[in-house]
Amino acid sequence: MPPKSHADQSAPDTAATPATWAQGGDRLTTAQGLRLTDTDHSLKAGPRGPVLIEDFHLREKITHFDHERIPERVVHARGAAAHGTFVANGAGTSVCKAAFLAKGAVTPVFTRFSTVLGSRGAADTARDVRGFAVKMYTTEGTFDLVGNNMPIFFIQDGIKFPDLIHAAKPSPDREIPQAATAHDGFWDFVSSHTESMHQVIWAMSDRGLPRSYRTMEGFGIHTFRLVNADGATCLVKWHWKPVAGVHSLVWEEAQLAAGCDPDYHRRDMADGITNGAFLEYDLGVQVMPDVAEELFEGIDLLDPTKLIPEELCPVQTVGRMTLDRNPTNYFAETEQVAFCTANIVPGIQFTNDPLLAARNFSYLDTQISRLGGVNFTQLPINRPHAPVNDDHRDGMHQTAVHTGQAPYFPNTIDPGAPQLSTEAEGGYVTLPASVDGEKARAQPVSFDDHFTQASMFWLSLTEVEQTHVAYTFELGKCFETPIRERMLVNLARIHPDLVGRVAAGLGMPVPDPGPDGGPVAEISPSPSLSQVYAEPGPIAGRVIGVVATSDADLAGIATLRKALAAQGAVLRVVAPVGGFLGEGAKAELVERTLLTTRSVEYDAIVLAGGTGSLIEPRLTVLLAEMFRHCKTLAAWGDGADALTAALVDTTAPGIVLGAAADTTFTAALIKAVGLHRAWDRATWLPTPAAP
Ligand code: HDE
Repeated sequence: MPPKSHADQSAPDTAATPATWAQGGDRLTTAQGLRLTDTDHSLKAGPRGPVLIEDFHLREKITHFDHERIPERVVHARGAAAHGTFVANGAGTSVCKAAFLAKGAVTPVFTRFSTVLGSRGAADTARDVRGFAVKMYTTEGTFDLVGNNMPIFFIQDGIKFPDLIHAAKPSPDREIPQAATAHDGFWDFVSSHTESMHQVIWAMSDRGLPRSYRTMEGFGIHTFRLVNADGATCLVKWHWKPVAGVHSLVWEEAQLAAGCDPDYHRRDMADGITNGAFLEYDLGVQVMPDVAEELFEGIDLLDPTKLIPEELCPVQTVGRMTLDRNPTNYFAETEQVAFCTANIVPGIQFTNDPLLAARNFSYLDTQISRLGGVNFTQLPINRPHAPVNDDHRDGMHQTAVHTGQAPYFPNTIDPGAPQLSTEAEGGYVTLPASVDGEKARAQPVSFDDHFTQASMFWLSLTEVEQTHVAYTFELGKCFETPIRERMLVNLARIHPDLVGRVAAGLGMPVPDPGPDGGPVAEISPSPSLSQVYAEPGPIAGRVIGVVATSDADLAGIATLRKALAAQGAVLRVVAPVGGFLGEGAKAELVERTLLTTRSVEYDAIVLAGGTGSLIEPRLTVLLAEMFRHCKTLAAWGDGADALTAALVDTTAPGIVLGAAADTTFTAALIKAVGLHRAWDRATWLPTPAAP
């Protein structure tokens, strides 16, 4: 008799349905279900008497509270996440047999974005690498693509990871600085590890300060081996391409936001989803031949400090992820979600990247202490949507009630015991490969070039992006001269322009690049690494502030709101004081006052017609910051007078003026916001920021 099917863990409904996620009943009870008559007073011997230990409700309530916190992630502690779906376009099936890549397949996903270094309560906008971790609940088991917003990593071998993180985290004596790399520890480590140079220049560039999660790329970093239905293999790098384009904050904005809105990125994502401006990313692969030497155009595919320029190997889109639902409960979902690079599905295989090997061990291991035992896979957010029948038993926080008496394989006792699958039935088969070599703590010679791609990155940036590269600030915060000197030698090996600027900013001599010399002469830039666009992109999720007074042209504001809403952007009315502007159906709610707002909240500020006489010191600061950060400023009617009164040069690039809030004006505004910044304005500033 064939065994009866008997999945011992069913897939949870991750939709926010009270039946599956919340406790039931309309009465306040103890954890044991006992109805309570009072939860505000401890049981005492008389109103002024001592509290009695008999008070089981007090003890249970306080005990549970005492244990509400779990250890935060040792890295990537600060994060925010959203649910959504991945829809495959079918192009991936030629290289990979995974079911989630079949044309039209819809896979539920949960995606968590994070900073690396800060504690759970740190500011979102710290200069840092961002985590980009996607959990795909596929029909063949869960596939986790645990990536970052930069395509390379600081180190080539996982055994260095604790050293890197100990160097970058706050120092153990005073536990400062929080969420920052601008300190001796970090620069001590990276200046002595030239393999870090490529990732460090990415972190020092605009990529370290994303405008929002919706404007970030994601990368799987490691090379993976894919297998198609015919058994043919190829080597790939995974990419997430944001539909909204890649955009960043400028450093001063990031610093301001850390003070006035530390939740900047998580608020932006949650508000965007609530407003219907969903986050969208195309998943793509760079497909490379699976050759024995595992090189592509001379680049070692096992070296996680190297990228493959898109000009050499274009990214082919295999589907789109849309994040359209906020979590219901931060702790249950975002905090308890457990990603693991080892979670893969048929069609996907690991390569011998030594960083990946350490990760495959580390993620499962860390969840055991972070989530209190081995049964964290039973938490709703971590449960696969494919049937699970694993013969695992017992352990801390076991929630399954297993049946039967023979949890081992094979057993001939329990009816319906789980059986093995063939490859044709979706069983995972590791590709056969012979392994040969002498045991040694060593790495290939092809891992030795630490500078060419750092130079390529520098040369691929536009002039304005180069001025943002932040070594002078970060090294300026280091106290140890030998660390700065060592780092300047490394920068000399990246590019003479770069070291010249940083040395000048630090007031130190430009060092000799050393015996290995400066950058290789024939490095070609990779234009796809720049994030300055010539053509305007989508503005969904962007926020446009309209400064108005009670004399403002309210009909114009309504027209503008409609035009922006059609693009998925949000209009926010900013006024000197709160309340409403106007009366009746046309009244406009004031969402921010000049007291409660700051420029970092807006991608553009518009002065409404009728506000020409508004002169306010806070408005002057708001507009000066917008101007300095090269963001769009606009005005219709006499609103332009308020701009001029605040000393804004209205002839500068990125200033949109119109007689009325008509279609010409709104179109020009939308175009300017779509360009993200008027970078030409950067040259108008009296002293361009030092790198
Ligand atoms: Fe991680 N990393 N990592 N990492 N990582 C963790 O796992 C680790 C690396 C990344 O939103 C931890 O569950 C080692 C590269 C993300 O929950 C831990 C090495 C990349 C997240 C861990 C690396 C990442 C983590 C901490 C070197 C980009 C957050 C909590 C071999 C491709 C996932 C946890 C989330 C989290 C270890 C290197 C990305 C300790 C040992 C390279 C996005 O297991």
